[in-house]
Amino acid sequence: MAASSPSLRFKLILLGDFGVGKTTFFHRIRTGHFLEEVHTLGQPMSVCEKIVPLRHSRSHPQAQVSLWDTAGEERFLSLSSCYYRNADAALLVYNLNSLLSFDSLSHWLYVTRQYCMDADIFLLGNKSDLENHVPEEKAEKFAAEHGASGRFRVSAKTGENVERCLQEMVERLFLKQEIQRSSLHAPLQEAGYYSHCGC
Ligand SMILES: Nc1nc2c(ncn2[C@@H]2O[C@H](COP(=O)(O)OP(=O)(O)OP(=O)(O)O)[C@@H](O)[C@H]2O)c(=O)[nH]1
Ligand SMILES: [Mg+2]
Repeated sequence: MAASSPSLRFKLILLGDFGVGKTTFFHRIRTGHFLEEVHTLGQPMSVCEKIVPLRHSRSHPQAQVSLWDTAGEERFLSLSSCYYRNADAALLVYNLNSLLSFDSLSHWLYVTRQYCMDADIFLLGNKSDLENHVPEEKAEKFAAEHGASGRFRVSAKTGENVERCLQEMVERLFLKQEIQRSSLHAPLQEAGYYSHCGC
């Protein structure tokens, strides 16, 4: 496969209360830098394309990721349907320094289930450089109860764990897709749908 044309694509959307750091995280992924002055409102919805190498795959050396950030409309509960459409994963972001933002996750989970019910859920506790006001057990329980595919603590400000978190999420999405593919093919093979001729 040509390294420049990965056929594997994942759409990741950022969701969470205003001020939790979605745009800062988005910018950190896009540029590798901390965005000092963030102005989400009035900006168009943003999409960043990123190539992520896959460490455990022989078939696909890399995946193309589209990371979507809101234009701040979430505070008016008016995100457009194209934002959610075909999302492979919803990154539910909260501020580790604010229990209130964590408590809002059930709302964002509900929204995700409504508009993109097949999307995987990842919990992102942002602002790990600040004091943690969200007990780990609480976050762990929420993740387990709602079948989250992963939970990460990151700092979009310092960059701590941001790249690793993206890498892990994409690896997990890829593995899940592989498992789904193989379980889909196995019954067909057993039923003799595939010919064994080598042509
Ligand atoms: N200390 C700290 N501050 C952060 C971090 N990430 C973002 N911030 C700050 O938090 C504030 C809000 O960040 P945004 O990225 O605008 O948050 P948002 O979720 O995009 O907010 P809206 O688009 O308004 O919904 C800004 O002042 C950021 O500089 C972080 O990891 N640590
Ligand atoms: Mg924003």
